[in-house]
Amino acid sequence: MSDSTIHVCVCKIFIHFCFWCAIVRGMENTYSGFVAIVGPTNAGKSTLINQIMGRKVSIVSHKVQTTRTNLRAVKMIGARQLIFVDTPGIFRPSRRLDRAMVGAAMDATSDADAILLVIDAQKGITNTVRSLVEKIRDHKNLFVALNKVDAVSKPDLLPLTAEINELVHPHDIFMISALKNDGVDEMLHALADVMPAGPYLFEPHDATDVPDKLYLSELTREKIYKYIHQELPYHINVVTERVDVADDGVLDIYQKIAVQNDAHKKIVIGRGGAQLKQIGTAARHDIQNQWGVNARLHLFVRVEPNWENIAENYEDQGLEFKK
Ligand SMILES: Nc1nc2c(ncn2[C@@H]2O[C@H](COP(=O)(O)OP(=O)(O)OP(=O)(O)O)[C@@H](O)[C@H]2O)c(=O)[nH]1
Ligand SMILES: [Mg+2]
Repeated sequence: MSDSTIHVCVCKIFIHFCFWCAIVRGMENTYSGFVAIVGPTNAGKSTLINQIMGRKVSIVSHKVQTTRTNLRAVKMIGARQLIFVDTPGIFRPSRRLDRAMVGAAMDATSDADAILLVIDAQKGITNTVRSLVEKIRDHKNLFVALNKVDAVSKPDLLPLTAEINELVHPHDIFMISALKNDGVDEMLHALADVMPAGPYLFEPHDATDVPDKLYLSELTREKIYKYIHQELPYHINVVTERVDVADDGVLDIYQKIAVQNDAHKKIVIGRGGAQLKQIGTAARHDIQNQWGVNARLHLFVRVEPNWENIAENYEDQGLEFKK
């Protein structure tokens, strides 16, 4: 072998060595993991994920049982990737839909790298919190976000924090207001610190992976929760059946609102269609704001007494339909 061939070989080996070093170093500097946001219904989990992402990922309402399925959002904190999972609130399930919702929330905890238990500071440690803690207490990265501290007097927080420490033994407790964006940033950095080293699991920029049709349905469902009172919204399903882009660039969105009986249909439509119009106008404005588009929203109310027992209605939302 001539001197020049040896030289070329040495150069090639060196280049390969540098290449692999760069890859290994790159992997060492990247961190990526799942953070499951769990807690009782109405604790402010969706408000929190929206605040973290700076946009509406998940719908919010003053009513309980708003979120029905797990929704993911990717947040970069420096080189660390956090994949937040907003989950349905925990409550005592009775219907098939309830069981699927609570089941989805618990599933999210099973492969999470960190669990963020959100507790409403106004309600404190309820029986729901106690039974949830029983299931997640052994997780090595269990954090607590004591939320809604803006609505509670400071002296009441100290004994509550002590009580939580004793019951949960969390990695850390954060006192936050998801609504007012208080304490959220500090909490994010603490969560980022426990993410495992490894390659990014998603593209390294802030994003959500909520399917478009589901997202559009959710925005309408949110308005139903807002404008229709009592129990009725829990018995309603919204499905985006079609989205067309018209020649003028406007989105034509066709949605079905499934209700369980004629009485419910009457309420949703309202006198002279006023209620449906209010829901539709608010939903259309929200769609336009969230997506920066012009849209026409076509809502149809249909009586489907059995919608809660049809597998497709679960699969559309990423829920498991249990026989
Ligand atoms: N005062 C106050 N209210 C809050 C805060 N965070 C959330 N809320 C309110 O609490 C209510 C419930 O908020 P959500 O974010 O829908 O609660 P959730 O935990 O996602 O509820 P589910 O999806 O039903 O499990 C809404 O009326 C929010 O505006 C907070 O930090 N302070
Ligand atoms: Mg929610």
